[in-house]
Amino acid sequence: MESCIFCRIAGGAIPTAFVHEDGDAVAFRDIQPQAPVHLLVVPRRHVASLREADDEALLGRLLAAARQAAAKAGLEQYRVVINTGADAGQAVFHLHLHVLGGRRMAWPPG
Ligand code: DGP
Repeated sequence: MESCIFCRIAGGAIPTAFVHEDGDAVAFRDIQPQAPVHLLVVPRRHVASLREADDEALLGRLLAAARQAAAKAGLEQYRVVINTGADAGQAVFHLHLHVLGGRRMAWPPG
């Protein structure tokens, strides 16, 4: 999708260093990091949010990609977050998993 920033990153239109990539997804560093390590795992195929994600096998592979990206970034302990909808904090409407680590996390999240 031409107008989608994460489609443009995943498709190579915006040069970005990938921490991990495979046939389904790319992982790169968040431009506004909320932790010492903050990665985004983004499917190559445009899916607006988890609510619209109808491919359960892809969802499993995205979790596997998050695990691989975390390992490549040197994380052993981390949090994976999927904001779904504006009230949950989603600002980019292309499904993405946040992988946050490198500091102790608080609970509950804000
Ligand atoms: P969310 O609020 O869950 O939709 O998270 C979107 C995240 O995407 C937010 O933490 C900032 C990040 N982001 C937005 N635009 C860009 C970009 O162009 N490059 C990178 N690396 N991250 C971006």
